[in-house]
Amino acid sequence: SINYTDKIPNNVNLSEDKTLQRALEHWQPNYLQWWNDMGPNGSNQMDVYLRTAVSTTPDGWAHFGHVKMPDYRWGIFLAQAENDRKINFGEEKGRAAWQDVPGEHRANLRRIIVTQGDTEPASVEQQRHLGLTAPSQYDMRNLFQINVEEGRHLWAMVYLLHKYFGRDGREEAEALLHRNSGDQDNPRILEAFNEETPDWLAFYMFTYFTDRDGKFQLNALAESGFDPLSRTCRFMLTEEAHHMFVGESGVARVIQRTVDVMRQHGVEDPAQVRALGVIDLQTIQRYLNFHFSVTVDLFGADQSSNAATFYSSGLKGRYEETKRDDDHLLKGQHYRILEVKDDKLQEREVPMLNSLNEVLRDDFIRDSIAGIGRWNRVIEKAGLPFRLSAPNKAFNRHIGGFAGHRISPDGRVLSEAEWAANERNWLPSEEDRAYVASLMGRVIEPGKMANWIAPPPVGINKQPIDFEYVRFN
Ligand code: BYC
Ligand code: FE
Ligand code: FE
Ligand code: FE
Repeated sequence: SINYTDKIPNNVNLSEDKTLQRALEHWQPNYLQWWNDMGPNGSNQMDVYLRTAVSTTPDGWAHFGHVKMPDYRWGIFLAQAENDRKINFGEEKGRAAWQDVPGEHRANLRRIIVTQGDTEPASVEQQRHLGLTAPSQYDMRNLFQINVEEGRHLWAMVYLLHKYFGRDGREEAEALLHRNSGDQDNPRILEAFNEETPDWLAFYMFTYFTDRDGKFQLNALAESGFDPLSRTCRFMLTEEAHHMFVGESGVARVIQRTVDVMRQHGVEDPAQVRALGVIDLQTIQRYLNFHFSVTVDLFGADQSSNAATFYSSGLKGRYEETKRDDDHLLKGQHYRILEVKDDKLQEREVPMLNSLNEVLRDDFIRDSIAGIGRWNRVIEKAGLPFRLSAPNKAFNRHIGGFAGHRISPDGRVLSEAEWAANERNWLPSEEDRAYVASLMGRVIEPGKMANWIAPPPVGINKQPIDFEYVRFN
């Protein structure tokens, strides 16, 4: 269970390690300063109906109540230790999981933890202005819930850096507060986390796709032979489910509202749909294409010796590693990757170990496509022929073998001229973004929704939809 009497709530017996406790209590005000400077705009006085972790067991971890976000109890929570846990893959498979950092893996582990940690505050920075245009109190509350939990995920990585990486770790923890999303001189590490999340359609797409990268990366790290990382990630995953729910249901509600209006007025032409103040399905498809492609880049290069090293040394596994029926060493095994050859996309067999970024990306893509199918059922039920689809994974890539090629969403290799002629049909144009921006405006009356989005089917924690999720004070 979690100790809430400490300055830093935790279930890691923090008070027994005074040096560590002092170091983290020193980092804490810097974190709060960062939240104040870079966290949700103009939100400090609001009382927000948030859930807070009270235990890390799967049944009863959530407590709901109205809190001011700066008073949220950010803390350090690890999932229960597994008895006698082993390293389950790679060269050291079968040995006891590490409770401390093996010297030879120190640099790689630190890099993985820093990269993971960097994404968490980055997303808060990307979303900081969205509270000003929330389409309902319900949505504003969900945004803030995600923001405080991403803040806690930063705490999770900072704890590991402070406890296991000495002075370097403390310096990295400071740097996590100094890099900023989109900053010219000191940007966040991964590209998608320097993009803007300019409006709520982008936010729902981000939480559907990009938080799902979080799901897959955290699952891979939950397999780690470094047990404290595994336990941290296992608890983070329980929070991640809500983030993806907000994305999936958010996009579904946008679609629902659009198709309701289309049916009611008997229109299908995007210009006519826009004239009715809702987001046309074609624009939703372009946003989907953008967020999908930017997110698949997050898995790294298709051929990566880093990925092979992380796996062979037991640091980062595959999604559901222990459920897989193979030798968990993968030497001499192969995987089919896609590449551009003779102006076509073609498959090629390559060593599996070097393809583990691609393996994880393909797992992610399968999971993503399932939800797109659920969105299509909303359109189908309305009796409309339009269907959303995931673009080819080679589309709009900036990392890996497809970077520098122009590929259409249906997987054709294009000339620069063909790309230029079609880009605005495939990716959100300035005009699309301006239209979506024109719809954004804060709706604060309990239970009321902006015109472009349908209400959710149910509220949060069994509260009614018109519950006062946010008190503005
Ligand atoms: N942008 O060998 P490669 C989340 C760099 S999301 C920019 O393929 P590797 C969340 C790479 O650093 C989950 N640069 O790299 C979601 C390398 O640079 P150097 C985040 C990139 O290491 C929503 C070079 O390219 N967690 O939690 O195999 C809200 C060669 O690439 C990018 C993690 O990512 C990029 N997209 O793979 C809040 C887990 N991709 O060394 C939170 C930890 C690659 O040549 N990270 N590069 O200078 C990792 O496991 C790995 O770092 C990656 C990259 C899979 C990301
Ligand atoms: Fe209460
Ligand atoms: Fe996170
Ligand atoms: Fe998340």
